[in-house]
Amino acid sequence: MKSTFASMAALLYLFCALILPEFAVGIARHYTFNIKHHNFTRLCTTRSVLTVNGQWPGPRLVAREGDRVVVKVVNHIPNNVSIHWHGVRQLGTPWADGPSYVTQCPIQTNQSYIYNFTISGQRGTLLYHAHISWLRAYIYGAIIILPRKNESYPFQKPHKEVPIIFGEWYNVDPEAIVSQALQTGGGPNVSDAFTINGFPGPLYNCSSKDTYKLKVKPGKTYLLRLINAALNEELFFSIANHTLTVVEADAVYVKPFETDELFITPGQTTNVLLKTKPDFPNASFLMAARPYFTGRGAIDNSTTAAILEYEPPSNHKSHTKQLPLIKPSLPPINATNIVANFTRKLRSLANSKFPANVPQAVDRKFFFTVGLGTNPCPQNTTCQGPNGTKFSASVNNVSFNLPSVALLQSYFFGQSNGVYTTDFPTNPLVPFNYTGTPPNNTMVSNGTKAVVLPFNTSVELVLQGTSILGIESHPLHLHGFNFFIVGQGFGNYDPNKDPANFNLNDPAERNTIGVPSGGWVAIRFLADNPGVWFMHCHLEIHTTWGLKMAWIVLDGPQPNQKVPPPPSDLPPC
Ligand SMILES: *[C@@H]1O[C@H](CO)[C@@H](O)[C@H](O)[C@H]1NC(C)=O
Ligand SMILES: *[C@@H]1O[C@H](CO)[C@@H](O)[C@H](O)[C@H]1NC(C)=O
Ligand SMILES: *[C@@H]1O[C@H](CO)[C@@H](O)[C@H](O)[C@H]1NC(C)=O
Ligand SMILES: *[C@@H]1O[C@H](CO)[C@@H](O)[C@H](O)[C@H]1NC(C)=O
Ligand SMILES: *[C@@H]1O[C@H](CO)[C@@H](O)[C@H](O)[C@H]1NC(C)=O
Ligand SMILES: *[C@@H]1O[C@H](CO)[C@@H](O)[C@H](O)[C@H]1NC(C)=O
Ligand SMILES: *[C@@H]1O[C@H](CO)[C@@H](O)[C@H](O)[C@H]1NC(C)=O
Ligand SMILES: *[C@@H]1O[C@H](CO)[C@@H](O)[C@H](O)[C@H]1NC(C)=O
Ligand SMILES: *[C@@H]1O[C@H](CO)[C@@H](O)[C@H](O)[C@H]1NC(C)=O
Ligand SMILES: *[C@@H]1O[C@H](CO)[C@@H](O)[C@H](O)[C@H]1NC(C)=O
Ligand SMILES: *[C@@H]1O[C@H](CO)[C@@H](O)[C@H](O)[C@H]1NC(C)=O
Ligand SMILES: *[C@@H]1O[C@H](CO)[C@@H](O)[C@H](O)[C@H]1NC(C)=O
Ligand SMILES: [Cu+2]
Repeated sequence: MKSTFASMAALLYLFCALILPEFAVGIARHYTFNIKHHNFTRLCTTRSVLTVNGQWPGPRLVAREGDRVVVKVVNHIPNNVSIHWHGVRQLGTPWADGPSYVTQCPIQTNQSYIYNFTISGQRGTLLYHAHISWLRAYIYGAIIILPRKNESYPFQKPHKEVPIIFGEWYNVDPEAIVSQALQTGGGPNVSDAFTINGFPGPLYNCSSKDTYKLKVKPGKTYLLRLINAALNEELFFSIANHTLTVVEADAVYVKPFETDELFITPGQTTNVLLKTKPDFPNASFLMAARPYFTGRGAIDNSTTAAILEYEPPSNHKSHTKQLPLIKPSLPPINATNIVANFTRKLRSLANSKFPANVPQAVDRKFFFTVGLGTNPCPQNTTCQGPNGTKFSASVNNVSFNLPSVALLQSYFFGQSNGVYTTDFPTNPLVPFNYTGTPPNNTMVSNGTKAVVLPFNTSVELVLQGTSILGIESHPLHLHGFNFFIVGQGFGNYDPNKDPANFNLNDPAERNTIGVPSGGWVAIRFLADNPGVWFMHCHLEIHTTWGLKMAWIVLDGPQPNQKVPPPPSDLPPC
C-alpha cells in the first residue's frame, strides 16, 4: 500500500516535471572551492590574501532557480574557515548555511565540507562569503540565480549581464586589525581603498592601472548585478550621465524604478538595468561608490571607481585621442534622507506570478534595540574605547558571545546546557528614549541567548536604532528567511500610531535591511524553516562587538518540516 502510494507520487512528480515548467527538476551544479593564499598588488602594496581558488573576488556560482548546488570547500590555510551562502533560504538544509559556531564548527586546516542545498523560489543575485572572524574581507563572490529554463525575466532581456562587486582593500592583514581592535577596545583601523571587482580604480594613488573597465556598445541594455561585499561600509553608487533602473533586490524582483544614485548596504544585492546611450558619446564615464555614514568613529571615506567605456564605431577616429572622463556626483556622506527615500522606493512586484506573501496576521511581536555600547576595561589596563572603556554592541542590551560548539548541533542533539539559553529578551528590559539623550550608563550585558519559535510562527519584529555613542545605520541580516519591510521611520517606534501606516500589500522582500540611523524598521516573516538562524549587523565590526543573536525554529509535524540529521562530513568542533 505504502509503496503503491510512493510510486504514484513519483509518477505524478515525473508527470508534473515533464509537463509543467514550474515543476521542472533542476540539475545539480558541482563546485570545488579551494581556500588558499594568493598574492595581489594594489596601491603599490603586495599582500598575500585569502582567496577561493586563487581568485579575488571568488568564482561566480551560477545556478537556475530549482537547481541543486553542491560545493566542496577545502581548507588549505592555517585559519579555520566556513562559507555562508548569503540570502539562500536553505529550506530544509540548515546544516548548509555556514556561519561558524552557529550551524557548524569551522572547517579546519586540510579538512573539507560539502555544502549541498537547493535554490528554490529565488531568482536574481546573492553572494557567498566566509563566515568566521573577518575572513570575508577577501573570501566572497557572486551567486547568480537565473530563471528556470523556459522562463524569462519580468523585464527586457539584457544584452549582457555583469557582476559589480564592491569590496575593500587593506594594506595590512584584516585579521591583525580586528585582533588589535579587540585587544585595545578601540575602533578598528580602516581599509585603504574600496574596490569594484577587486580594483580600487583611478581615484587612488598608485592605482590607475588597477581599474575595472566595463566596455559597452551603444543602444544596448546591460544587467548589472551589484553586490556589496565590503566589511564595514554602506555605499552610494552612481554612474556619470546614466540613469539606472532597479529591477531586483536580494534575489526578489521589485517594481522597476529609475534612479541616478543607488544605496546598498553590506550583504545587500541589487540588479539594475543600464541602458547605454544610443550613439557613441565621445566620452567615458566613471561608475563610483563611496560610503554613507553618520556615526562617530573613523571610517574609510574614499571613493572607488570603475570606467564605463563605449566601444567606438569601427569608422571612428576617436580611439587615437584621449576621451574626457566624466565623474558622477554622489550624495554627501551623511545623506540620511536620500537613503530613506531610496529604501522606500523598493516595492515587491506583488502580482499573480510573483506574489508578496506578507503575513497579514501576527503570532508574536518582538521589539529589539540595536546599537553600540561599552564593556568595562580589564583592571590595570588602559582601553581605547569611549572614556577608557571597550567598545561593544548589542541587541536588547545583550552582546552575543559565540559559543565554542555550534548552536545547531547542541540544539539538534539536546545538548544546549552550558551552550545557550532561550531567554533572549523580547523587549528592552529597561525602556529609555532610544533616539533621545542616551542613558549615562552605556555598559551592556552579554550572553549566548536565543529566541525559540514554534514552526510556522508569524513574526513581527521592530528593530529600533539607539543613539548610544552616536546614531548610525545598522544593516541587519537574517539567515534562513526573507522578510517583508512593512514600515520604517525616524525617532522612536510608536506601537500605537506606526502600524496604521504599515504596507502589507507590496513591501520589499529581502534578507538585509538598514535600520535607519536614529530610527526604526518593522519587518515580518513566517518561521517556516526549522533550524537555528543567525541574525546580525552586517557591518563586521558591529558583529564582532556582539550585535548578533539567534532564532531557533522548532520542527513542524511533517517529515519535511524537521531538522534532518547532520551530513556525515559536518566538521567536528
Ligand atoms: C607572495 O609573495 C611573497 C613575497 O612577496 C612570497 O614569499 C610568497 O611565496 C608569495 N605567496 C604566494 C602564495 O604566491
Ligand atoms: C546532496 O543532497 C541530495 C539530497 O539529499 C542527495 O541526493 C545527494 O546525494 C547529495 N549530494 C552530495 C554530493 O552529497
Ligand atoms: C553629461 O552630463 C552633463 C550634466 O548633465 C552634461 O552637461 C554633459 O553634456 C553630459 N555629457 C555627456 C557626454 O553625456
Ligand atoms: C569624507 O570626505 C569628504 C570629502 O573628501 C569630506 O568632505 C568629509 O568631511 C569626510 N567625512 C568624514 C566623516 O570623514
Ligand atoms: C551633514 O554634514 C554636514 C557637514 O558636517 C552638515 O552641514 C549637514 O547638516 C549634515 N547633514 C545631515 C543631513 O545630517
Ligand atoms: C525625499 O522624499 C521626500 C518626499 O518624497 C522629498 O520631499 C524630499 O525632497 C526627498 N529628499 C531627498 C534628499 O531626496
Ligand atoms: C592592579 O595594580 C595594583 C597596583 O599596581 C595592584 O595592587 C593590583 O594587584 C593589580 N590588579 C590586578 C588585577 O592586576
Ligand atoms: C565620558 O565622560 C564624560 C565625563 O564624565 C561624559 O561627559 C561623556 O558623556 C562620557 N562619554 C561617553 C561616550 O560615555
Ligand atoms: C526623546 O528625545 C527626543 C530628542 O531629544 C525628544 O524630542 C523627545 O521628546 C523625547 N521623547 C520622549 C518620550 O521623551
Ligand atoms: C545619570 O542619569 C540620571 C538620569 O537619567 C541622572 O539622574 C544622574 O545624575 C546621571 N548620572 C551622572 C553621573 O551623570
Ligand atoms: C560578560 O559580562 C561579564 C560580567 O559583566 C564580564 O565579566 C565578561 O567579561 C563579559 N564577557 C564578554 C565576552 O564580554
Ligand atoms: C579551529 O576550530 C576548532 C574547532 O572549533 C578549535 O578547536 C580551534 O581552536 C580553532 N583553531 C583556531 C586557530 O582558531
Ligand atoms: Cu551595526
